[in-house]
Amino acid sequence: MSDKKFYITTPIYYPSDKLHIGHAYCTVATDSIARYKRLQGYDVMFLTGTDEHGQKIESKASAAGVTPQQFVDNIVDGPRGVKDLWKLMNISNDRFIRTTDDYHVESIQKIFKKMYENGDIYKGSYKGKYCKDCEAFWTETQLVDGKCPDCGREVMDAEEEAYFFRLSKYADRVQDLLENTDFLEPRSRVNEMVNNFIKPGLEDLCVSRTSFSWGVPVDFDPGHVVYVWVDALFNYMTALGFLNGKYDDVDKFWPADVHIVGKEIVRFHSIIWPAMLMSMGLPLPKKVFGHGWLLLDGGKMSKSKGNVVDPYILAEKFGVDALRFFLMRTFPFGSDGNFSNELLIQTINVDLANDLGNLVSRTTAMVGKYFGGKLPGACREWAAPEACDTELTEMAKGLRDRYQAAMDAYAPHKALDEVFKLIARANKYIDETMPWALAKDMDANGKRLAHVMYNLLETTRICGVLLTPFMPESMDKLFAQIGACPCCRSWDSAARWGTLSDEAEPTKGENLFPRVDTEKALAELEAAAEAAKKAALPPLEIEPYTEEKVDFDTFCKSDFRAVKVKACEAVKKSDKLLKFTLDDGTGTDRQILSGIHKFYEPEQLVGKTLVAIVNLPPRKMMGQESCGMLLSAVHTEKGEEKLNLIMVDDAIPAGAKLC
Ligand code: ME8
Repeated sequence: MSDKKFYITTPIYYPSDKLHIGHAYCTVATDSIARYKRLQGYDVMFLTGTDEHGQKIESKASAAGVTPQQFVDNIVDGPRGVKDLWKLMNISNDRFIRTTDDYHVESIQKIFKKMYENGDIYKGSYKGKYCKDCEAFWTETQLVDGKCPDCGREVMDAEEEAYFFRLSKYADRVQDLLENTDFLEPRSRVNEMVNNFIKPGLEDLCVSRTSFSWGVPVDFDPGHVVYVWVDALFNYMTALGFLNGKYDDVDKFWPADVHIVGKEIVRFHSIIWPAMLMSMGLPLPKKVFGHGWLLLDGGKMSKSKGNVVDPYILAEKFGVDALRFFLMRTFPFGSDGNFSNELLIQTINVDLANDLGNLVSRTTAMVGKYFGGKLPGACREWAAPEACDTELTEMAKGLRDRYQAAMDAYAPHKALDEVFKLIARANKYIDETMPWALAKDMDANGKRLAHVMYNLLETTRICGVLLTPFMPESMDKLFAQIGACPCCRSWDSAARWGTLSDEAEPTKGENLFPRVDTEKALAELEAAAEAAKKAALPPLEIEPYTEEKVDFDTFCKSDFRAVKVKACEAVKKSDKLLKFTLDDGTGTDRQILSGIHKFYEPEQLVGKTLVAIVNLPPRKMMGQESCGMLLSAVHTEKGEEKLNLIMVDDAIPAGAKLC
């Protein structure tokens, strides 16, 4: 194994809800970088996991009527949970940490004690604002319009005995780290951290809570649990075996080469995390990279807004590799990007089906047609290369360097752009060389044609090597189709023009990336999203009970009677109203209008005995008078409104009083 090592992490996810495409974005990016490093021969440790403690999880579990542990187990290990999703997305993590794992809890207790013993954690009283959703404490000055600056939700007053971490002590060192090193990227985030958080004055951080119990207990002070971010951030070290006996990889992999994190948690990773490591006397990670958000209609996806996109639906519909590719190709990694199904389908059709897919299928088909599926040998040594040959081969020879520069700068979108420029060049080369014309006279042009085919296959191979970290399974298929042996798939070979054998035997196989019928797919996605939304709705909802009391005398004034439906018809020009002619026992017909056509057809109701309140003042609807109201039971099932008229025993005579 190589002595080049690379330790890369994703954030550990909150299993408070199922994960969405934004989470998949972050993990796919990290996975692609990890695979890129492995391709280069690095010994990679790629860590992901789940951050399972805190008040939010405790509340959600209690609302669901299960223990917090059962709650998180279901989202992490259960069907279509976090682990299933990463398996589906072909995520190649080497380790998966759960902050409820015993070894992690053991380490966190030791870490907390160490910082207490070295004087950086002290006991005080916490008074301030707390955002339950972000598990974050804020000072008044940090709030935006009185609300949480991260998520915009309401914050609550909090006061309790608590431990504090001397964050203020490390302000200068952290500022120096941010301003004078490449610790935090993109650089634009440095100003944000320094100006918004450090310059206004870093306050000590509250690092324990007593108002709930779902957390790592402070072992020397029962009743306190460790603040969830202290617990969470140290996962990057406990997962290597720091202060526990589970693993023994700290010396090998710490400090981490990069933590990939979303922009809203850059503050925790670039200020609090280094300060705590400084306190512990530990080396700092080499880099924190803060990526942007995937937005939907310009806003952040969130479960509470009900606008999350389910990666399962997309991966199952378009294929895992197409989805992985789309995420990395479309959105500049450090910035926000607007997700849409249209964009996804367009990217699949243009880049994958048209450009890459066609290049492979046309080339392999032509080798089949013109050479019986095997290159004739010596096709590299064409004596008279034309301008287009040189242009293509030079571009291909330089691709790996350009790709590497982009990948090393955490710009996978730029790396992919370089690859697709070459793919476009190769497609143009087919039009320029016109193999079908050459094939008309194989005696005269056979060698030239073989050379052209070789150039196309070799270009495709190089692209395939560099696309492997993004689309591992599809590239295996691509290599099989162009007849590339395993030595043609290495990082070194991507910079070595002429690696493919000139007796390669390509075979036209299945279509790597079938074209998507946009309209059909959009309609199906919409239906699937609707169905998923419905499935997620509570099975049954009833109206909340009215708090306000009605006094008995007022109640007794309501006159409820049994009424028999003599006739019922829809009111003209109204979608909703039914007109009832009722026998109310008085000998005179009573007319009531009721907006229930959505639930009943008129003929279903004739002859039924219903209940009406009859002493309401008459009122006019659509020009017709309604004298009373029919009683019905209402509830909601899977988001759908349901209504049942109250029907009573037909033996009850018309006009009988109900009390
Ligand atoms: O923050 N677009 O967990 P988390 C892009 N437990 N990225 C998104 C996104 C979106 N729409 N929505 C979420 C936590 N993410 C902590 C981490 S690490 C020690 C503790 C990203 O599940 C988000 O930016 O709320 C973050 O990086 C990651 O998903 C996990 O978010």
